[in-house]
Amino acid sequence: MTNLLRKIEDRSAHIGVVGLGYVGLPLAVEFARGGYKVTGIDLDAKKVAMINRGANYIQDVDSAVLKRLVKEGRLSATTDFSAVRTIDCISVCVPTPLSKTGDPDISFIISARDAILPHMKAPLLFVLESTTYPGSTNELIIPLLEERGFTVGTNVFVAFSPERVDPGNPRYNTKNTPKVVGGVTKSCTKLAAALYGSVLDTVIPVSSCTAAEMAKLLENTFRSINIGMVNEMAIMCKYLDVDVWEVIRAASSKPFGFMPFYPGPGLGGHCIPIDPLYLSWKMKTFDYKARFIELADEVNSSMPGHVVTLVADALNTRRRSVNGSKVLLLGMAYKKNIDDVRESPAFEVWEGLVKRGAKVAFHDPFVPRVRLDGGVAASKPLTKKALAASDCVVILADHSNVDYRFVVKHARLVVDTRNACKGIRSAKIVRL
Ligand code: SAJ
Repeated sequence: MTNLLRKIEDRSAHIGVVGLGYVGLPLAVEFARGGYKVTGIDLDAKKVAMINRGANYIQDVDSAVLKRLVKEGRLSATTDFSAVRTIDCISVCVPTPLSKTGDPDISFIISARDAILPHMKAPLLFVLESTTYPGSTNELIIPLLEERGFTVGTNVFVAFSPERVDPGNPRYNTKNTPKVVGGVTKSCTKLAAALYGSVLDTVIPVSSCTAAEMAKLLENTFRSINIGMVNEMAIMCKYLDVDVWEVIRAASSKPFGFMPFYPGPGLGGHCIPIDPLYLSWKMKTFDYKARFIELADEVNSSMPGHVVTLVADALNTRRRSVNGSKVLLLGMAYKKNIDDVRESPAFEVWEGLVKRGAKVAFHDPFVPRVRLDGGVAASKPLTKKALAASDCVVILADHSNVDYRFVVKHARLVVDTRNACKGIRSAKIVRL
């Protein structure tokens, strides 16, 4: 332990980061900026090649910093897990999606673990960052290490440290977002806290891996449930013919005991729609039904359908049927000002409209093209002509670099699911 602690303190430790996506690459850059030699490991040879030529592919990473770190030899990447042999501390940042049956898919954690194990040399600090169900680190990592003769807390140290990346957030980044770390033993927590604390502004140690895993799930379940609640508020306000955005604005004037969330076309991203279901799945093994999580998921999953109905009703009041109408979707990304379309509700809205016979196209300044069942669609230019030719424009991501006054001026009908047209008064606008 002391040898590893010394290598962390004097920055001579060789750091490995497995998974070089929106979590792993920013983390690898922070370790390299902090003075460590960092080897990124990823299965995607294209990503590895881009990093090794100093080319960036993650919006939140500073391209000039990445290029410099690679040039200085501080940061490199490989697809070869044998690099683990010279690694002292390794952080695993691989995806944890849902399977087709809606259960946790921990296959990426398993394959990363199995690829690392044969090359591990004691002492080594192993930190899992991927969001997963409580108990995962103890169940999936510890037994395999012990089977290979390692003694956790003596010659191998294991911790869980949830990633808290908010893609596109201009204020919070990997370095200044507090980092929770929970180890299997006190020495595991101490080493993980020393490592992350050497490059990140704030570290929050907790007593166990499970506490750290649960903290992450509380954070994201909190969001999912509150978004579900406000989506239901939007549905109720529609019945009451009340503007939900005005209601939220008014409620937000309460200086205590309230935190605004906003309705939308549904939950996107690969965290909020998914992470809470890892917890409800785990609770089923205790024969416990996590009712809030399941109800929020039900409401949030119903929103794309609600938007399709809103579009159909809006066209109908203008004596147009969805069938045969031209609909332009504004924003395929799952939230504003990012280029990520994973789990974006826009795809379900698109599918629902096509099923009703609409001809659908999209414009998204951050997303040049999308893959659909029927092939690939390219973002259409947002011109007067394109707007005027559409029977309905549906705003699904409120990107800041779109001129919504221009949209309303030239469109015939606008269904706004994000209140992007706030402050614009027009009979053409139908709001969620
Ligand atoms: N959304 C709403 N209404 C809201 C807030 C969000 O409909 O009031 C929607 C968004 O449009 C999006 C989805 O929910 O489709 C998720 O939004 P998000 O802002 O939570 O975005 P993520 O998933 O990229 O990032 C979140 C982090 N976001 C914030 O804390 C603001 C954070 O919860 C986690 O660090 C991260 O997921 C993660 O990796 O777990």
